[in-house]
Amino acid sequence: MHAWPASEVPALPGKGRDLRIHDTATGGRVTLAPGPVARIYVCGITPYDATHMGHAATYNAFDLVQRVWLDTKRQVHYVQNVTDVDDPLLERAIRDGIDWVGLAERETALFREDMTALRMLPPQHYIGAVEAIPGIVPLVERLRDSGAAYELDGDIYFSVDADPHFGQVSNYTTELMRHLSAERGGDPDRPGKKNPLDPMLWMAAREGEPSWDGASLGLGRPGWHIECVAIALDHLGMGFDVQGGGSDLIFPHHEMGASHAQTLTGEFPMAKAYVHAGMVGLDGEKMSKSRGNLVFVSRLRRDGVDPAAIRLALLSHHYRADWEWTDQVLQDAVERLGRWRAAVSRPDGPSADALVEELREALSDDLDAPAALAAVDRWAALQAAEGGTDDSAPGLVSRAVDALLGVAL
Ligand code: 5CA
Ligand code: ZN
Repeated sequence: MHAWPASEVPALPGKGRDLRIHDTATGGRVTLAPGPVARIYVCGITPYDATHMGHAATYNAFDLVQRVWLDTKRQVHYVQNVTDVDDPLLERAIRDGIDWVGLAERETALFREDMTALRMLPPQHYIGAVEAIPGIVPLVERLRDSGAAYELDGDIYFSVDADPHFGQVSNYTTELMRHLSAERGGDPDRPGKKNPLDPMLWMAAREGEPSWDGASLGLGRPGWHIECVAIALDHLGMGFDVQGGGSDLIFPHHEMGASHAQTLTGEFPMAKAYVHAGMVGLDGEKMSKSRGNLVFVSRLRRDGVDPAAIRLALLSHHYRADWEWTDQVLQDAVERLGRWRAAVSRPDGPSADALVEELREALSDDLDAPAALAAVDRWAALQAAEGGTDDSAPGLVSRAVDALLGVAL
């Protein structure tokens, strides 16, 4: 699949700092010091509806990770999937009486437009679940042949007990895992499973649903977690730097994915850091396609909202916080954008060298975007109050805000 066009990332004077980031698995900060090429996998959308502010906030967090790395003069190898076949997508297509392929294509196209407008850096490999099937089938066969997976009425399940490290991404209790499994696509109550938490790797063809040739697995379609693992292992290999997504992916998705990968390769861990963004809510509930309480990026764009303001609204919250989208959040961002643009439109201003270092410090410190915004606010306030004589300062601020925050002034 093709991704979307990259906006240019200006180079800044000096060199950025290594990223210290919160890792869900260890519950603490890790300092990531990748080699010349940093490797990141971010879970992509299930394209049955448009990109909402929750999605955008999560992709914004991982865009910042890349910008911090690029500022350290590293290259970034970024992989993202599209879950272009799964239960919610098929259910929506049936509900709306449309073709599921067309639905996925339409919503993926809209996602690309939203990401482009928000200046999110594109992945080098943007891979759909359907196109990954030929790579998924042999992985499931290997798991089954090694005894780490088993068949139940034609479906193939992964045995979580095959991975001695199972549970070490989320560190959740069995009770909580069971509850979340039922809520997020699992089937803990299906009779005949070895462990109620065991997730499906391959679902045998169902009447009226699409299916593919799974060689010795028979006709069917892949489970959700193995999809991301197959794509990540194919393009990044084991031990990559960051596995990213929203906090609703901690369990079961990232827990199961890590177990699949670790069992397949015998290596541990799959990722050096499991990084999770908080949930964005609306009216007291998590914003979600299934609940329908959504504010869409495309809708705001159509209403004439500057994408840079949307981006500033996302940046005004720490990525790990759960927060509520309100009109006020957007209004504040529009006003901030106006102040910043006015400040950089003058021919000179107060020196911005210290500001660049403050931005670097804030973002390398677990992506503290609110602290980064506060630093730019201080510079803009000084510019408004006193001005300055440094004629390179406004340009440097523009480039730094673009390079590190993805906001075009
Ligand atoms: N296709 C799978 C991942 S392989 C999936 O979860 N798709 S999704 O469309 O449901 O979500 C895409 C990304 O947005 C995920 O990282 C998810 O955690 C994140 N996300 C979904 N809802 C919210 C929300 N309300 N706030 C923040 N992030 C969210
Ligand atoms: Zn995923």
